[in-house]
Amino acid sequence: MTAQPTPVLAYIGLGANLGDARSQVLGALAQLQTLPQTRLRAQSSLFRSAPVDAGGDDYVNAVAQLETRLPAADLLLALQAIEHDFGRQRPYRNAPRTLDLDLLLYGEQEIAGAALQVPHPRITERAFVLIPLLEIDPLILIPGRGAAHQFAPAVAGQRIQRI
Ligand code: PH2
Ligand code: MG
Ligand code: MG
Repeated sequence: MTAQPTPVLAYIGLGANLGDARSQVLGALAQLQTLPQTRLRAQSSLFRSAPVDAGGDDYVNAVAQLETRLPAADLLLALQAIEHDFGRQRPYRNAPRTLDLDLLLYGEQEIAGAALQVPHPRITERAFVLIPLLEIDPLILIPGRGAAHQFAPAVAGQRIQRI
């Protein structure tokens, strides 16, 4: 892995709704602290949320703020390795999962690749991402879309509760 000269603030969405979701999300936060060239700067509260475009049990969700020198592609690989360590399987789209780690934001960059889209395409539509993100930084800007808080009213109907 090549380090970048300047550290970047990256935001990770964590979610789980299979197995012991709460302890898996907490375990993943602990794993994020061990990533190379990376510091866990902040983590949101844990939230319980109703599945959106998905079935299964309620989710436990959170967002983490990392300061990292890992390039986005390397960070993505590291997140996928943690998902794998927590037994992540992908039987079908949006299947219940032991752990989902999504790269939501990577500095001010907009990345439109086959393997990685940043900002996350649905970041402004989902309370389970937007609410924890705004808890960490109420003034956060989404590259290409503006202030995140302007999207909060549109997700107000989605069930989510701090736990
Ligand atoms: N993740 C999805 C689909 N739906 N719903 C909730 N509440 N939380 C999630 O993390 C989630 C979801 C796809 O990754
Ligand atoms: Mg996801
Ligand atoms: Mg994912």
